[in-house]
Amino acid sequence: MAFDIEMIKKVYAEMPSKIDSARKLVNRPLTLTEKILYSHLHTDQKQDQFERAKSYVDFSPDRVAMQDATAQMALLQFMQSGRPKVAVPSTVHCDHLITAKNGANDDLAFANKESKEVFDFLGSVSNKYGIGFWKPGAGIIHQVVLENYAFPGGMMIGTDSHTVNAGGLGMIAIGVGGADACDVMAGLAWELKMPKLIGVKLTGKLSGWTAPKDVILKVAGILTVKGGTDAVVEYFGEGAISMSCTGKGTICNMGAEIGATTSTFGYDDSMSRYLKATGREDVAALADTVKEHLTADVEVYLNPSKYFDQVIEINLSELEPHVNGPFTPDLATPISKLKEVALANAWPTKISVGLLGSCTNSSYEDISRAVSLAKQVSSKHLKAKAEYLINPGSEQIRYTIERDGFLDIFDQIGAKVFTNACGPCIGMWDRMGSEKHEKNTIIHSFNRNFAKRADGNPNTYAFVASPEIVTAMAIAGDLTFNPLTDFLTNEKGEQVKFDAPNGDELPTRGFEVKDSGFQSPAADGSHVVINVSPTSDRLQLLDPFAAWEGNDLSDLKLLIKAKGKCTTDHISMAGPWLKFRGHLDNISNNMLIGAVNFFNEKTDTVKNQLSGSYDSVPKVQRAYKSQGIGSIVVGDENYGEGSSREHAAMEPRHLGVRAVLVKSFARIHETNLKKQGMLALTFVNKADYEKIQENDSINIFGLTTFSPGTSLTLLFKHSDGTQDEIKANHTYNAQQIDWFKAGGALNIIRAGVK
Ligand code: MIC
Ligand code: SF4
Repeated sequence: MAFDIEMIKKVYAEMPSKIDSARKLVNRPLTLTEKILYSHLHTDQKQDQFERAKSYVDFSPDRVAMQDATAQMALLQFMQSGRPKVAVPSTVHCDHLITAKNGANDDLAFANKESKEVFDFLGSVSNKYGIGFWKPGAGIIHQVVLENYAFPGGMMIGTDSHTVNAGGLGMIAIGVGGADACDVMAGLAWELKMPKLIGVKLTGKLSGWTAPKDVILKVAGILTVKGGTDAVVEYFGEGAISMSCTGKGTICNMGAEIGATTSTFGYDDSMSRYLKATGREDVAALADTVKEHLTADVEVYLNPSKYFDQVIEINLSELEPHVNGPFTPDLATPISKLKEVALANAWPTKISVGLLGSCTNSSYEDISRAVSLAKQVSSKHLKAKAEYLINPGSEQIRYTIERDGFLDIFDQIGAKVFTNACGPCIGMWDRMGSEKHEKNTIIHSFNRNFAKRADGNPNTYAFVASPEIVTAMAIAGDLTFNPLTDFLTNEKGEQVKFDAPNGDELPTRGFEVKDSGFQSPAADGSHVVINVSPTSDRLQLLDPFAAWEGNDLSDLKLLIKAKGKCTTDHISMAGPWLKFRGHLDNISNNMLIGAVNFFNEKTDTVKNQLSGSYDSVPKVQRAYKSQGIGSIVVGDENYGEGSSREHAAMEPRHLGVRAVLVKSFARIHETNLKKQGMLALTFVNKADYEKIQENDSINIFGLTTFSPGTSLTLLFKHSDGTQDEIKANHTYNAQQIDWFKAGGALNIIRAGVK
C-alpha cells in the first residue's frame, strides 16, 4: 500500500468540484497546471482570476520532502516554530553527505561515522515531529519520492531544486528553501507567484539512441538557463504519452536547469504502469477515478497557443541525442556536430570518466539501456577506455539491478558502484588527482555541470548526456566519437560499431528490495529529546536575526561586484562545505568564495575598504561586521541560479550584508533572500551595473515607505567624491515587506502573529 493513502484519497475527493468551480471562474478550458494549482489553494485564499507572473497566491501543498544537506537548516527553523508535529506528510532523505571514493560499502560506513552527529540529529528530529526518515544509503531524494510518494495531480514542495522530478508522475512539485518548507510543515500557507505557462508539444516517438534526456537537453538549448523563470512547463502530445514515467521524470528534473518553477505531464498509462510496478496499485486505481482532472481539458492540447504563454514543439522521431556543456547545462550540441564544435573550441577530447546516475537518470530503464551497451564491450571485443562510475538512485533500484545481473555486466567493464546517493553530482567525490587541477573531460548523466561542481577542479570539462551516450562515449573514451555513425577499433584490430541501445521500461520480474532504509517516526514524539552540542562544529541552534532598525540604511560598503555567472555554487559552495550545512557560522566562511570579483577578475579576493588590502570575501565581510558596518553585494544576470540552498541567503544575512542588487534573480534564491529578511533588488536600468566602483559607500533610501511596486533608491558614493543615484526594483508584496521589517519570516512565526 502507498504511504499516506488517506491524504491522496482526500485530494482526489475534493479535486473535481474545485476544478469545476475554477473552470467556471476563469470561463475557459484549463491546463493541467492550472487544475493542480486551483485544487490546492489554501483555505483562506479566495479563488480568483490570478494574473500570471503577477499575482501572489497562497497554496496548501500535500507534502514536503527534504534532503540531508538542506533539511538541517529547514528543521532547525521548524524547531523554532513551536509546533509539536508536522502538519503535512514530510520526509527526510540522507543522500548528499556521502563521499564517493572506494565504493558503496566503504563509503557508506565512512559517512555514517563522519556525519553521525548530523544523521542522528535528522533522525531524532524526524522521529520527534512525525517525519519519515530515509537513512543514508536508502537513495537519492527524488528517486525515492518518485518510487514512494509522488502521485498524479498532487502538489508538493521540497528543499531541493530537483524536487521538480516528481512532475514525471504528474505532480506540481516545486523546489524551495528551508524556510518555505518550515512554513508548510507548521501548517501555514505557501505563497507562489502565479506562474506563466510554457507548453511543450512532443510529437513522434523516441527510438534508437535518443532518450528522454535529449528532450530536456534540447529544451535547455532553446530556453537557456533562465528561459523557464517563473514558468511551469507542461508537456503533452503523442510523444509524451509514448514515453516512460521515469523518462518523464528525467525531463521534469532538468527543468530546474532552465529556471522553471516546475514541469509536469498529464496522467497516462505509463504513470499507471509505474505506480503499479512500485507497489501502488491503490494510487493508480484512485487516479483512474479522476482521470479527466489529471490532464488538461481537451481544447487546450488541441489549440495550445491559446492557453499557454509560449509553445514549443519537438518531434521526437527527428530528435538527435545531445551533449550539453561544458560549464553550463544549456550549451546544447547535437551529437552529429559535437566533433566539429569540440575541436573548434579546443575542448579536451579525451574522456577520462563517464558517470551514470544522479536523481536525473538512475531509473531501471536508464540502467538497462546503459547495460545493453556495456554488454557490447565483451561481445565486440572492445575495451572500455574511460573509468566508469555508477550511483544507483535508490536501494530498490540497486537491489533489482543486482538481481537482474546488470551490476555483473558493469563489473566486467571495470565499473565502480558507489552508494545510492548524490556523490560526484554534488562534489562529494574524492577524485584522485583532482587537486592538481589538470585539464580533463568527463561526461555524466547528471543535470548540472557548473565549474568545479563534480570534483572541485576548475579545469574539469563536464558534459551532460543521456545514460546511453555517457556509456558509449566512456567506452570510446573520446568526445569526438559519434556512437550513431562511427566505428571503433577493437582488440582484434577490427572495426566495430555499437548496436543501438535497448532496455526495459520496468523490471519484468518486478522491483525488489530487502531493506529500503526507511524509518517511520514515533506515533507520539513528545518524549524524544534533541541534543545539539554547543561545541559542535556541524550543528548550531539558530539565533533570531535582528529586526530592521526602522530607517534608511547609510554608509554600507560594497562587498563584491560579482561578474558573470554567479550560481548558488559560487555563493555557497557544496562539496567540502556540505558538512557545515547545519552550522550557520561555520558555513558562512564559504560565502561568495566562488564569485568572480569584477575589479580584478579573481575569486575570493576583494578589497577591504577599511584597511585597503585584499582578502577573502568572508574575512572582509567579518571585518565590516565587527565594526557594525553593513554591506551590499552586486551581481549580474540570473544571480543565485541552481540550488535551493538557503544558506546562500542566510550566510550574507548572518554576516551583515544588507542588500543584494543584481540584473536579475533566479526564483528560489530571490525568495530565500526575502524570507531571511534581506533586500533583494534589481537594477531598473541594467546598465547602472557599470557605474558601481570598488571603493563605493552606499545609502539605500525609501525603506520607511517600502511598499509593493515602488522602487527604492540607492546612492553610490565613489572614492573620487562623485556619486551616482540608481533606482532599484523589487518584487516584495505586503507580507514579504513584513518579513523584511521583522528581520525574517521566522521571526513572525515565532512571535505567533502570522
Ligand atoms: C544540487 O543539485 O545543487 C543540490 C545539492 O541538490 C541542491 C540542494 C543543496 O544545495 O543542498 C539543489 O539542487 O537544490
Ligand atoms: Fe543530488 Fe545531484 Fe540530484 Fe542534487 S542534482 S539531488 S546533488 S543527485
